[in-house]
Amino acid sequence: MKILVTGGAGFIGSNFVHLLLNEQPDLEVTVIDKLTYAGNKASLDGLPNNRFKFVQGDICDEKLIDQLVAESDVVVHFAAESHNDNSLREPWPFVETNVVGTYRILEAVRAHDKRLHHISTDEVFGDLELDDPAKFNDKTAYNPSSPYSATKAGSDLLVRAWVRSFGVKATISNCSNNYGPYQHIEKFIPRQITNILSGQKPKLYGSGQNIRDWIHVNDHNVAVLKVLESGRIGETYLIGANGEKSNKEVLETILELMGKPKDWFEAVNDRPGHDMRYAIDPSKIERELGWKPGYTDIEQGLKQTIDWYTNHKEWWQPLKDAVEAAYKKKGQ
Ligand code: NAD
Ligand code: TDX
Repeated sequence: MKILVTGGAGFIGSNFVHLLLNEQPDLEVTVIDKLTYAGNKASLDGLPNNRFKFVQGDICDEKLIDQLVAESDVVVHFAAESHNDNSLREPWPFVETNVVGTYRILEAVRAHDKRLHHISTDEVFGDLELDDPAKFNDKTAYNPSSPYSATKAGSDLLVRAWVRSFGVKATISNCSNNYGPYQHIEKFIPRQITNILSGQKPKLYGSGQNIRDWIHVNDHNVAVLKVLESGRIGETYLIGANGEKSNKEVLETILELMGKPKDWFEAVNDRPGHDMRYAIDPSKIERELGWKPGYTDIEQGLKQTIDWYTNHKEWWQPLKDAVEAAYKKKGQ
């Protein structure tokens, strides 16, 4: 079985490739990744050469995608521009990669009759009020807020249309906020951990009351494997680990685990249009595919993640000054 993984040098994709090659001895994996600022080939170090190939390229490149899809049995599509704050600064790469790139993948899997799994986000559903008992499920209407989430919503709708109109064999999953090793330090949790490791105060947007539904990246990827093994074609599966926490709560836990006072942070400018709360109802994937998260204690997951960033300074330190300088310009 040959699997093509798009965006495999990014955070979730690289963790997925490690999981695949460690756990499934008969698989061959090809990664296609453009190596944007968010991709890092070092995240794929140590993989078995005889079963792993890396291609640097763009998912918008029609010819290249057609050829790579033709050579594969299954495509798992992670590649995306993924950071909300960047999408507010410069939306075009989001439209290009997330919408046009997904279109290219869809046309190639249609032409060669290949199985596709499309990775998406809970942000396509918009946000919930803090006191709303509701959670997102696969019947929740799409209502994205940012250019990032709008382009992810667009990509999901393209996949649905290609399933219905052309019989493409695709599934979709919408997951909540991931954390774990190899996450770019522009994102909330690694930004704060690496700030503390560099002697800088963590930065909290606005009031810090916004809630995210955290899941360890490994639990997300095990769920994706379940969908590939036994998901029903045309279905959407929501993935979440009942991990709702306010940003302030998460930050206080990180500070405590790293031996700093709970109030050792700076309140900085809020994100325009900042979504208030995300929450996933994971009962469909639990019931239909028998998936359950392994990390039920976020404190334990955060501790492991802090250890990873502490022990892999060479992976993130070269990026740190530029990431913080870009945030500083926006008062964040
Ligand atoms: P990431 O930014 O860490 O990685 C994205 C990867 O895609 C990078 O390696 C980048 O080089 C590559 N890429 C970007 N544009 C490309 C292009 N045109 N052609 C080829 N490669 C390209 O992102 P991530 O956090 O790992 O997210 C992966 C996927 O999971 C995305 O589709 C994202 O929407 C989705 N998702 C992320 C989260 C999360 O919490 N991070 C949650 C739910 C869903
Ligand atoms: O320095 C910060 N301070 C802060 O308070 C940063 C970078 C973020 N925040 C807040 C904003 C959010 O409420 O923390 C929360 C999480 O922020 P991000 O890590 O940027 O994630 P989010 O915008 O929630 O989106 C993430 O989850 C869904 C991923 O980046 C998306 O790719 C995924 O689709």
